[in-house]
Amino acid sequence: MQSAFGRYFVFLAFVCTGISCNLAHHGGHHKHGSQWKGVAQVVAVMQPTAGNKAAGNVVFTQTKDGVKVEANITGLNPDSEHAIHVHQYGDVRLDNGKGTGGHYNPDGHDHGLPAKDKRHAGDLGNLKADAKGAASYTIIAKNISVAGLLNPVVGRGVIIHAKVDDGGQPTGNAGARISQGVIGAAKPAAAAK
Ligand SMILES: [Cu+2]
Ligand SMILES: [Zn+2]
Repeated sequence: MQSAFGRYFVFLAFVCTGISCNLAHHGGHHKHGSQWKGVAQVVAVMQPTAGNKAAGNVVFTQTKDGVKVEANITGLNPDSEHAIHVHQYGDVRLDNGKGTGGHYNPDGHDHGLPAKDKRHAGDLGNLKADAKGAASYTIIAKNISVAGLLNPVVGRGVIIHAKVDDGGQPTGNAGARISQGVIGAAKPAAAAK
């Protein structure tokens, strides 16, 4: 009886040690995750895919109303609209843009234009190119964050397509990928000089 009781205590002590070890480990991960807290702006430098010319940058800035997305792109088809999306992966190793996977969609919604609240997190609508093939486009996206808990975009990819996003399923019928970039932490403006 005595020895069985003793063994029980040895067993308990062993389990408790295991739990406290797990808690300490978890705490370490939590601290690590908060390293993104200081990142309020991220940027994708856009490079043309093979055979195309579209290039520029897309800046994402965290605001209290959502993420302000500002795209400045040249080399587009003059007087035309081009879809712009955040895609799942920040992998630009393939020169056709396909390494970025499909639309970033952590919520499991259907594809949609920005007028629709329930859409892929990566659905940013369309750029409108001027007569010279240049576009400046700004949108506030409420369904993403720069590097927070709500569908963070840092580390993902940005794709600009050959055609307009018409809002159709599954991905807006936007055609080939003409420009791609990886979303990375932006150097703060105060330190940029
Ligand atoms: Cu796309
Ligand atoms: Zn989509």
